[in-house]
Amino acid sequence: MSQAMEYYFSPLACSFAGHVLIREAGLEIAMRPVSLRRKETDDGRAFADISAKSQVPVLKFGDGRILTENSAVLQVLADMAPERLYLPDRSTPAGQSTLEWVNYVATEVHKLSLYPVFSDGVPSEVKRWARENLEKKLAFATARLSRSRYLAGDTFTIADAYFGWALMLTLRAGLWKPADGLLAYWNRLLERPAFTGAIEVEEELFEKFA
Ligand SMILES: N[C@@H](CCC(=O)N[C@@H](CS)C(=O)NCC(=O)O)C(=O)O
Repeated sequence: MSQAMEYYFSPLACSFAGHVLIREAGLEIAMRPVSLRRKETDDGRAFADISAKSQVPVLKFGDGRILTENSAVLQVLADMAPERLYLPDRSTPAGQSTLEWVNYVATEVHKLSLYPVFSDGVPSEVKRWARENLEKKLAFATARLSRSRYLAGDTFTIADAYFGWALMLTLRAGLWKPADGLLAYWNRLLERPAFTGAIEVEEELFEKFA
């Protein structure tokens, strides 16, 4: 028997991007918080039993199959959205630019820069390098955003949902001050009820599930 789709996320982790998209698109997907510290789901199951990677996000389909990797999950969620608003046709320049920016955020901003900055056990020299690198990566995106409202053009896409998470994290940690060229973009994100709604929900869940 087919079951409801589920989205496994951890409050304020990179799975925030998919949460925003689910809200933006009004998708009927059950939200399942996961504690990454305890590696446990909200109903006390071992997260490794859901996904051997034990990393968020995880999208679970009605037939029990799972999909992991943020870039892939975001594209699949976008494909389910009405009128494919958040990922233009991949054969168009706008669609290709969206994929380019999603991968930039996943590799250059998230894994190469944010991951070492926020992970325990990373040598301080590596953390310093990662912080400097983060500044360069944010500067590149800032230059782009001086020419368009959103990363891939004038409409909000999955790349913005992901980059918005990165900005939220750096802002909370005091690594980015809202005074540079990103401020107008950040305020534009905050005008979106799906974005602020996801922040509100995840902040409330943070203590319990971080
Ligand atoms: N390659 C994965 C990485 C996702 C990832 O780094 N998730 C983090 C949260 S932002 C996580 O689950 N960390 C816990 C862990 O790595 O054990 C993806 O792109 O989805």
